[in-house]
Amino acid sequence: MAPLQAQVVRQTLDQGWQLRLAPHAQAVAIHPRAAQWLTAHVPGTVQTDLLAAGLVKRPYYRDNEPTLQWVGMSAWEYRTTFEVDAATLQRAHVDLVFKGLDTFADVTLNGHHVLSADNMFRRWRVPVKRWLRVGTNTLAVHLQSPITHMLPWVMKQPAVLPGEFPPRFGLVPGKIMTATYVRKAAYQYGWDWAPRFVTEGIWKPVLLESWDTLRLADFHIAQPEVTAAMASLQALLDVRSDVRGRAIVRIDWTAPDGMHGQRIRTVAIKKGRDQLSVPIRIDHPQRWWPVGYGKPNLYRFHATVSMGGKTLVEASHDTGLRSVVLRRLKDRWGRSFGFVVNGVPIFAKGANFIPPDSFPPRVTRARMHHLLASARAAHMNMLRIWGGGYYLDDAFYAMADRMGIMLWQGFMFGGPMPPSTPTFVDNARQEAIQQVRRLRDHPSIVLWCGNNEVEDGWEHFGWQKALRSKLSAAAVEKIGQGMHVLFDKVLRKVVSVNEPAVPYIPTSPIHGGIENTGDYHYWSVWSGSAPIDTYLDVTPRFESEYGLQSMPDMATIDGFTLPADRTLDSKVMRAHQKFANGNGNQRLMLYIRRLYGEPKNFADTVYLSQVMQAEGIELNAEHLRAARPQSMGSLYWMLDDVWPGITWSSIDYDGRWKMLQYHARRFYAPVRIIPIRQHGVTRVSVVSDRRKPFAASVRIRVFDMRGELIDQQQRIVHMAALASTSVGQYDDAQLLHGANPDRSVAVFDLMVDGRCISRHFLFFATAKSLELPDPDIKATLSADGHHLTVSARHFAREVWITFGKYHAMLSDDAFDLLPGESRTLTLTSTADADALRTAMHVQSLYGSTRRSARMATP
Ligand code: BMA
Repeated sequence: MAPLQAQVVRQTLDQGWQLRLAPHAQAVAIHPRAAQWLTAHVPGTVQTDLLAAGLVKRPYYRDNEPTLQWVGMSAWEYRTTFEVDAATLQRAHVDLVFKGLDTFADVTLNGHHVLSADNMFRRWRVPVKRWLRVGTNTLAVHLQSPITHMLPWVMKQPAVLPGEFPPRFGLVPGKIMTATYVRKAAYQYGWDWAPRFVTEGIWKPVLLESWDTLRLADFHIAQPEVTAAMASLQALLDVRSDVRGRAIVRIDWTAPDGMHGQRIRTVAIKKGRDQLSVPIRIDHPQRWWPVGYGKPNLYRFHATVSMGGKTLVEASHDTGLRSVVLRRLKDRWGRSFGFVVNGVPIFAKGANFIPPDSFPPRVTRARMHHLLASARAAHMNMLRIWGGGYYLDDAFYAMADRMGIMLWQGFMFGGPMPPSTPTFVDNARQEAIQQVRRLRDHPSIVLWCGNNEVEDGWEHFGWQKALRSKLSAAAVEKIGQGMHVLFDKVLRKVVSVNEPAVPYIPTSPIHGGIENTGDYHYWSVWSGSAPIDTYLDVTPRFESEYGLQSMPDMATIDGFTLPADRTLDSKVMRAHQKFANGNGNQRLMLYIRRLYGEPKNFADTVYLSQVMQAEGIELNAEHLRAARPQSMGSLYWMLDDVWPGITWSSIDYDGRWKMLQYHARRFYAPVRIIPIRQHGVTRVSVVSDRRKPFAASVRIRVFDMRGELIDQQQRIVHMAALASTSVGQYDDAQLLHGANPDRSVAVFDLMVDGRCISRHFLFFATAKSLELPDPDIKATLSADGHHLTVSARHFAREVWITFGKYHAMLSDDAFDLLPGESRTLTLTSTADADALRTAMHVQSLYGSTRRSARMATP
């Protein structure tokens, strides 16, 4: 037996990279400077390096987007050199590892072709020892444009499968869409919230790994059974071995409370590929709990494999122990769709998560953290990782684990029907295996989902139906069968083999247009222009998408516009609206006008768009929560933004919370009082995510907006655990006692021990017909800038306090104030108090529209 050597040595190849336009590229004539070698960042994208070199305009600024399109239409070359020492070459194996190549890449090492890559989502490992030399080595990566590379082939297809959104820039002959045929992030080709930036680059780290004897390819803690009494686990180690023999596998773990455990096992290792397994039993495990249900406990597991008294490999990682069931039972409403974690049925509260940038490598940990921490701050326990983006970095999932945020993880199929060629399906299978194995130790992932809206789209959406009508029956059959194979067979099997403890569904929404049997995407509001209160007409079992757009924060708009651009129908504002080719701004106005009236100016349009979105989404989120257990989830569309655009997000691209994010923090609170008024009747419920019942009292007061108390009533209620409890039903007359509905506001308080733990305001007329008085708001910032006291003489609706360009987080914002009420908020910002005081801007609904501006104060 060869002398045993220890451990894999990793050399990161992130230095000295350069890139240039491929010499044969057409664009050389127009962009000669890009044909010279430039500094490249790895991980990175061509676009961001060109930006750093000053060779392209700022992609998100004004309407610069079309001017960068040539980049993704061109071929690019990367090169670097690196040193290899004699010791490395003496090792039995030296592998070149690309954690991600975007997308069609040919790799040469010292002039030898070593790899052709064709999938952005796969990792590549190539044994390269025979091509390496001691001293300087040259590594080159040639990237082809994913568009022009695919075009000739796609154009030859008898029935071309379209992409989701036709390219808006006239660079592609016949507007042919190639995205569907490529395993690459679909949103980069343009989406209804995303610009078109088709990236190329070495978007993940590159490593040289050298090893002898044994390599640990994967270390996984499978959790076939986790209960309160016992966790029955299986440590699984995938090894590649040059030798046969007996090895000692040792698994150590540290529990969240610091207690240690250990299991040692002697195993026989085969030559080649082998899987070692060590059963582990932990009594009374400290389980991982989602936000609101307990601590997101994590265990640290450490594995070592030794032979002949020498440790050959070791690895460690954190994981949480939990059981997940997607409960889908026939019941009186149809068939349920609800998550049960550690035996506790959980109402999923959250939002959809889209890629936080067009250029994935520039999404820093700080940005991921901000988004996840904002979700947790808003009591979200689930985010749905939508299928048209990319699988996120390990760091993202590790943060979600630590925060207790459950993730619904989509495979990256975003809308259009995928091709069914064996090469494509096999490529997708390899990708899925790698991704599931990479991510399966993250307790945050509670569902794998085959695709987003692919099957629903094929059955029900406009362009798909139009396509079907043009195709032969055989072609239609082939597409349907292809989807069935990929989503019902291939991907399902990948999950059941590699992570059987987590449920899989082939598609979302799971039963297309049927709201009573699965998860549901509801778009009659917004896409279908239906009035916002139409939300109340459907009660799906789990609403995994619904949304309303709004504008980003004014300071964020200032960042991508010139003053002259700041009107809704300017070229630039239309370019930053991707819904309906820029016409989405009319849809936005339709919704603002319907409920709030005509904004006075652009700043009021921004404000009212956010009010409309926040109040609209709140209505549906609360409707769904109140309908528990008929409904078991509310995931609005969407949490974040890919760029500074006019979209459905609740946090804009600059990280600023829109009003919706503040509302979400209230409407997703663990306990929430919910009055919903429809046709003159208000139904009041209290929803509780607490695991124990409790008693409280509900106080209902009705005020004239100028301050007079019209009615007050109070009653004791017993709140059931994990439930929505109905408190009562009131028609308008019972609350108003003849008072003018346009001048009245009701306030519902849930009181425990004399303290209000949840408050909800309610109106008896749409916002635009309310006769809001001038609230006379006073806001005073403390000398140190940490506290803000806000008061209103008369009722104030949607008080919105902003600090211009400064990033400042208030303990509450976008709230209503009762007549005479004063609140002191805490303020967190890195800006100094004087700057904040000068920049502070306070507004409310009063005076934001032409009508209310005209209305005289008393
Ligand atoms: C949904 C999503 C996305 C889209 C969004 C807004 O159906 O799945 O494809 O961006 O609607 O239109």
